[in-house]
Amino acid sequence: MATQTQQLVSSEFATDVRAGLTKPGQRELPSKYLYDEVGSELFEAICLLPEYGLTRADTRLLQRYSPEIIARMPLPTHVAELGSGSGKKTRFILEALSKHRRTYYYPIEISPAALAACEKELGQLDFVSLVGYEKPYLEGLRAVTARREPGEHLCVLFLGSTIGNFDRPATDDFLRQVRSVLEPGDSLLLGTDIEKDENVQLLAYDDPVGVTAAFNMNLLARINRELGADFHLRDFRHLALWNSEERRIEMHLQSLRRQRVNIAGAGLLVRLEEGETIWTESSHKYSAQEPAKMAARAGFRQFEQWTDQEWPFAQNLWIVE
Ligand code: AVI
Repeated sequence: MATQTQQLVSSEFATDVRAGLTKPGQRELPSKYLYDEVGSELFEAICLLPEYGLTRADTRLLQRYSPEIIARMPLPTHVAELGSGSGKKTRFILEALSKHRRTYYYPIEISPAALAACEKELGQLDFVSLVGYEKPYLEGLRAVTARREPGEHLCVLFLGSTIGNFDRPATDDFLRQVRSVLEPGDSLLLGTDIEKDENVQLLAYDDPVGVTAAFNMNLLARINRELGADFHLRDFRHLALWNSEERRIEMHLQSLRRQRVNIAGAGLLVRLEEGETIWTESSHKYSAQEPAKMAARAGFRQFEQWTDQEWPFAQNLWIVE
């Protein structure tokens, strides 16, 4: 008799795992599945690593420039954050805004663990009302825009260079979709990691302690847990590489031997060759000039950019005119 985990699971996760691992050519798994409870915690640990300067740069800019940033945007009543994570660095923007007026903050997260952490972190701020949405970005954003009264401005935060996890063609499409639900006077604060020395970038995604490796490997462990698969984690290794043509770091999981993996919950038997990889994430990097062009293509205007010198990173303020 089939046990619970051996049964076919009909979920979006099972469908996406099946589609990604049977893809002709390069096998892949969507990076959004890196963020279960364990993965979200590991990502928080990555943000503390000396080699991963991205989060500290993002936070430094918000800490230093939040009053200036909000002075440059039409003062919003509503703030929606796409992929808030734990929300730690958002505190600076919310504190600056709530000095002027009561602010409604909507973290939009697919990870319930991250959303709970964010609610704990920012739920008690004076003059800030928090309503979390456990939804995909655009679905959450549509729900937020439905709440506002005529004349009330919305500011969308998309921090931490999470935009870099989209493929470049999908980026333009996504930003256009964000723009389509916004109105004149609304703003978007977009964080973009700036391209830097190749070795610095590689170390940021392949740290010597192995936290990023654990973050990546946890995806196989998650498939074992949730879809009753029999991945032997010791038969894989974490691989980070710089794709200079696409200007992105790619994370892969490389099979260390020829092997078969049974993913019962997805009704799938996968045969992997020695050396073959499963692509799990892309982190695109940008020039300092690129965001202004991206803004124009998506129907925004870039008003201002603040950059960090210690770890080249940019906060870009876009406005809908
Ligand atoms: C969430 N995102 C912006 C991170 C990044 O840098 O692409 C995720 C990450 N992957 C490995 N380390 C961090």
